[in-house]
Amino acid sequence: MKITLISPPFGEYVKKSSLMSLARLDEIQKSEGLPIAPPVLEYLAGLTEKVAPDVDIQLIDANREDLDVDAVEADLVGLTVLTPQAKWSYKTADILRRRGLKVVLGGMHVTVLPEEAKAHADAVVVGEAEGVWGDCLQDAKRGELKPFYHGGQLPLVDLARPKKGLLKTKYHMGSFFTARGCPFKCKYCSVYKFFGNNIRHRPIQDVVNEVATSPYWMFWNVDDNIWGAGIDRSIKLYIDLYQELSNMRKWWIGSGDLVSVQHSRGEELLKWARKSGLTLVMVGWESENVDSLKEWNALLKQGRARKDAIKKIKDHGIDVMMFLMIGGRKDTPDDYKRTLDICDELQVMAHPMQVTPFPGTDLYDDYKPYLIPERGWEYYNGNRVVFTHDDPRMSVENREKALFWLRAEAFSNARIFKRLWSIGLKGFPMTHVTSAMIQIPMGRAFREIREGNPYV
Ligand code: B12
Repeated sequence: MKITLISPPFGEYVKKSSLMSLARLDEIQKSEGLPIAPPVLEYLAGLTEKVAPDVDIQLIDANREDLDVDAVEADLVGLTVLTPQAKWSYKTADILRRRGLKVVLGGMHVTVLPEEAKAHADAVVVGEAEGVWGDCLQDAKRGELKPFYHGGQLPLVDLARPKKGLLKTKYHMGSFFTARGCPFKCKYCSVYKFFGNNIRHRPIQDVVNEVATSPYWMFWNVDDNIWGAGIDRSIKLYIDLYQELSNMRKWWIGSGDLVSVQHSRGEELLKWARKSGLTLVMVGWESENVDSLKEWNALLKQGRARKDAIKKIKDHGIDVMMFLMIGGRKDTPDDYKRTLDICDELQVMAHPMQVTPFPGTDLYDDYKPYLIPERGWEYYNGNRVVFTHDDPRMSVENREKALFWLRAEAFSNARIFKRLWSIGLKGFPMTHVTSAMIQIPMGRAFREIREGNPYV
């Protein structure tokens, strides 16, 4: 049996967009490409090999390769679906099925809305794949696919290794994950709903072996929170990574909370994180507006001294990118400038996204009355506005324009240069190298988007 697994493009796909710049955003993403090999594709390929070794696997990253839907030949085609990719995935699945191919859909979006997805697929994998992918492949082979396969939340032991060498384009970065689940309950986040509030850890030795034997030298740890899953375990993981990798020159980046850094073992955590190769942490600062942080139930993961936490991280030679959400119903026009000010004060990169109530989250229920009905899932990509705001100064157009302004300002050449200069010697040279690799293309893209934007 032959299967093809597809990761859909992250492009805009809003055909009638009045914002020319958004079409450009799509082009920029395609031409420069994401540096990371799609984690889910390589992982599902590894899982397939483990549960059905006789199956032929083809992987397509439609973010990098032009997909000719009419040329796909397989007994089963699988697509992985995040919310902004739902429209493209459903359209592609419809074409494939009209050609007589069998299609299975999986991922966050279809797990929340399995009935919606089933209208475009022969089967839907709801939740995690490990417990059901073998059955699904067996059923497909016999021509007896079931409509739904419900994957449970199994312990993360004896997992498949991501399978390398099947993707057609080159990537700078590989990925690994060490745990699933998150202890926090931020209202906008899909993760604790999907993976649960209880954290499941992979055995440390499995993670270390996987990273050590991977051909990549730069990794994205795709855990939702690299150290929020328990400080003692995180320190142990970093020590083991350090001992195994110190001669290998392997480096990694990931997302982490700020409260863990304020723990009594915080300094130790950072010391070993850096020694193990961590060069950049993406922290969920989320907002400068306390009303919004309260509305989103996002205060707990910040801790009492979040500015100090950022300074501590930087002092250890680890660079910081603040992830922010802006344009929420409690946000004000002043919040855009305040966001820029805090980045300048702390000398960190900022990655602001439009507040987006993803289906299945508590925020989706709260914002339901305000959603803009004509804005479908393709708008749920963190760039576009999908709900109304009571303040006329926070119109849809103004919030989209303000986000582009903020991103371009935050990545001006002067700011990038100053930030690179502010990284301590402890981080030399890899933190500087990683930071420049990230900041320079981001800055170029954001400034170019602003120039092409008729509203700015
Ligand atoms: C890495 C990552 C990215 C990378 C992706 C890199 C790549 N090339 O693929 C990048 C940076 C590009 C990215 C971008 C975005 N991301 Co992102 N990302 C993640 C992250 C951290 C890890 C995902 C991952 O790869 N996990 C590892 C793989 C192995 O696991 P998995 O995907 O969960 O898959 C399992 C199951 O879902 C299932 N499965 C999944 N697909 C399929 C398909 C089939 C056929 C089958 C059988 C099974 C199956 O099987 C797997 C094993 O059990 C998650 C957070 C998280 N902890 O999950 C957020 C997350 C997926 N991202 C999210 C979002 C919102 C985005 C953005 C919209 C940006 C934003 N924050 O606003 C953009 C999308 C841009 C766009 N326009 O489409 C949300 C998704 C919400 C939703 N409802 O869709 C998440 C959950 C973050 C969150 N906290 O809410 N992201």
